[in-house]
Amino acid sequence: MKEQKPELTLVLIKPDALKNSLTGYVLSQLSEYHAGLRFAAAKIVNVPRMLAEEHYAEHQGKPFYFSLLDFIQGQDHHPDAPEKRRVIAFVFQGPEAVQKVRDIAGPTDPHVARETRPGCIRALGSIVPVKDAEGKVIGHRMDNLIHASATVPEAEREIKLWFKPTDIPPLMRPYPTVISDQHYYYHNGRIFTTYKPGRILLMAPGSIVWKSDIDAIHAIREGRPAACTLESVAGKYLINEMPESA
Ligand code: 3AN
Repeated sequence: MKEQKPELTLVLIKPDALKNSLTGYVLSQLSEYHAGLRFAAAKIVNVPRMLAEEHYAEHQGKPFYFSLLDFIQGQDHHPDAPEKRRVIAFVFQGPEAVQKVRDIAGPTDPHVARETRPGCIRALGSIVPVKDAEGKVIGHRMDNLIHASATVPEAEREIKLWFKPTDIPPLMRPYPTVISDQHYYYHNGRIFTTYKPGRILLMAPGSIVWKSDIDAIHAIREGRPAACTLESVAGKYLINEMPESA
């Protein structure tokens, strides 16, 4: 019988789960034995604004967009303790990983999750009113504990957004990689090949990088349309590089 090609999916344990000490519970639901999936990567992330914006790019323009950015950055759960603002990011690999994790996570809305899928992870989530500066309720935020990629192409976009190839063991790496041809630095929405203070090193000659990232950098430098934004290339290299507010 032909072996099924393993899929990969991104999981984020979000600030509400961390604050409520549900990390162990979530991971037990997603354990290799229970879920039939393998851990392929893990990291603890203080989420830069740019990474939050790229991650939730599809929600840009929706009324809850900015509260979603504040939420994933941990600002809502730790307004006065920036050092506690974290998410834990994982890549899981295995047959039908995307759908399996979505099933274990449950519906987006925690109320719907409790109603229709009691026992799923998001059944333990909550809905929180979002207030303006005067305390008037202007909307609601869904604190649903984990993010799980929605489709296989979304999983590829998101994994490449949060993880470098070398975060994933070589034999589990799913997407084409190449060796960087030179130094590339990022600063204020631009790419540079020489260092100056304030510029963040993305890649050095010899670095193993996602092929799609280097293709995008080359296209951007040559003024051609790129398949993804410079911010989505740079996002993962800014992780834990500087305080999120910087
Ligand atoms: P899922 O996380 O199930 O893939 P998406 O991608 O539609 O759901 O939404 C991403 C995140 O945006 C959700 N986890 C939730 O926190 C938030 N969200 C989605 N829809 C709403 C809504 N109508 N009101 C408030 N927050 C929402």
